[in-house]
Amino acid sequence: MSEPTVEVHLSPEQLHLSLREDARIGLAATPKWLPPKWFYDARGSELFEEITRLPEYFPTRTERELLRASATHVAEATSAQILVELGSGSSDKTRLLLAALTAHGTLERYVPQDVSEAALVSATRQLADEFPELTVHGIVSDFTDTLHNLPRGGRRMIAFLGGTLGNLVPEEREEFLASIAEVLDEGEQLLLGVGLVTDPAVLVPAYDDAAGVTARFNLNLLSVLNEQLGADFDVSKFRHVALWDAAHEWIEMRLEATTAMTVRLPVLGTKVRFAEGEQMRTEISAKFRPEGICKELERAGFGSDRVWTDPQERFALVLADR
Ligand code: AVJ
Repeated sequence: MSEPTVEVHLSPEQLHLSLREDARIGLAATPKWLPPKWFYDARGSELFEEITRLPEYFPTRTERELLRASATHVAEATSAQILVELGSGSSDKTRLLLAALTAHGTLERYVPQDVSEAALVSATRQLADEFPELTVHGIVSDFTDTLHNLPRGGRRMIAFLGGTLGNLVPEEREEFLASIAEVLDEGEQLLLGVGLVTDPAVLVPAYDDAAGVTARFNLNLLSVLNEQLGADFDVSKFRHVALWDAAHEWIEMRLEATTAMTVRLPVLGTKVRFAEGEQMRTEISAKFRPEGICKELERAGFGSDRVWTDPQERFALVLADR
């Protein structure tokens, strides 16, 4: 087996600076907000893995079944030699793709990218072990800037699974899809996994589970600020909120201050005041309609696409040709 390599494009210093910048902007805004990428420190990544096993959290399970059903078709349609996965996390479902692409005989390299170095190191070790014929090379970076350093030297497919596209606000999403189309050569593909618009009675509990794991995941963001920026958030004074925004067709997660308070942020040299009941947005998770995502892909510069959905139409895999 060849040892997997992990390349770190985001140094701890850069991460720190960018968290500081995001906190400076988001905590001064009205309403307050923070980008969801800061959920994923080692503890947050573990909590997310726990979320994927919850009975209420159907996306991971549904996507896995879709991948199981379509991986061979994807392998045949792409004959990819390099699989680049953006926001790969534990790479758990990716095994299905890796297995199909190695059975098809074309895949040589797997390049997972994630912001969490801990998640990448453990995922690349396991996968290099399971797929000894593959070169596994992880990249710790922000997915929006990985695209500009995309590996070369073979037919590529970019996978962006799990519904993570939904974390981007529409303008960011448009720009992101367009830059993927731009960096891919004609004949290469993007494989997208997106959550579909479905019954809020099913969607909301997926983001507000009975065991409170998603609440811990959301609240962990405050611990990240405490640890990384020396802030003094009293985590016990916030509560998790998840709601369906029907106009935007997205799930929104927020943290609500249960009492008025002032939080110190020594690194920023400021204090941040919260009113009782004030809510801060920590994540949007947009859901899509099959026609809508296909239109967005076309506008971004992709050609034809194939869509797979589960029988309940809660999740979709889209294979778009550049
Ligand atoms: C990993 C971004 C796809 O939006 O469903 C899970 C993150 N947030 N529960 C999602 C998440 C709350 C997840 N993504």
